[in-house]
Amino acid sequence: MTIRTIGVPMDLGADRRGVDMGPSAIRYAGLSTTLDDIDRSTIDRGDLTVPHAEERDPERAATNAKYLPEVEAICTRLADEVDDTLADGALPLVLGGDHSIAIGTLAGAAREAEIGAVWFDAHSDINTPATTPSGNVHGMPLAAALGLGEFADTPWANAPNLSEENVVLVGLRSVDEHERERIRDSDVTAYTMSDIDERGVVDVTEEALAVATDGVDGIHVSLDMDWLDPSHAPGVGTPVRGGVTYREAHSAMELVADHDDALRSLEVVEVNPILDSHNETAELATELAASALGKRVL
Ligand code: 6HN
Ligand code: MN
Ligand code: MN
Ligand code: MN
Repeated sequence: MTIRTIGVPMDLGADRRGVDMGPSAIRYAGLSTTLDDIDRSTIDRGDLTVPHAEERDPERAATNAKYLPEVEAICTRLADEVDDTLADGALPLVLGGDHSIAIGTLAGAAREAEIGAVWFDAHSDINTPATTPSGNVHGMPLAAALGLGEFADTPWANAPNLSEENVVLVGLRSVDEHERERIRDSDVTAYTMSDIDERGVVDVTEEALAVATDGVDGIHVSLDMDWLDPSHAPGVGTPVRGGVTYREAHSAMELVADHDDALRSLEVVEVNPILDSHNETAELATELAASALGKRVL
């Protein structure tokens, strides 16, 4: 299956500037040559156009869902791109950008099929405008896709064929109080870093993939680079200590590749080259995407 790369240089969903350079940094790290090692054809569709934060009305940055109208415009275009890519029989590889773009990827991937989602992240990204501590939409994409809280009134943000039973969070270590309640009250499955410590990343990821793929047509895999420990992935806007190691991350992505019959879309987000050291987080993002898409040593 052809892999089609779609860059989304989005930073309006996060507080730290620089994450809009993520798609360039990932390409500069050698994405296309790395993907050449996989036995699949790849094409790069380039970047969607995203307005710069400096050009926007600062009042928009003072709400409890900052730049939500801009996020809507970009995610609606991204959803169309993802849907078109799938309709062409290709696999969308979406490069962020901050995690708010997952709203668009999920909406597109779920337009013509029932999907599950595996969310590799330090955070649970299930805030709503009423519960957010920051106003940053990158802390809300799962709530938006599931239509939780106020997002019940924003159909553009809802993934039509995604249900809580097939949503799995992996590697949590920073969850806000209201997010904790929401996860407990929902049918979303969540694994913390303690689960990974106790059971190992392979066991947890296998179970996560089993839950996500159960009874659906395919899955979306969302990889937030802050899932990794900041010692391996320093170039992220919201680092949290105690994340997975380089090898654990590769193991998990290799298990994703083992489920390539189910994989419908892949997204790598939150690479921030301004905060990075020598582009190492972008290089790691590139390697992990390749592992998830089937790259092997032998
Ligand atoms: N991410 N829970 C915090 C918030 O502001 O809602 C942090 C969110 C981080 C989001 O890393 O994609
Ligand atoms: Mn920019
Ligand atoms: Mn995230
Ligand atoms: Mn995160």
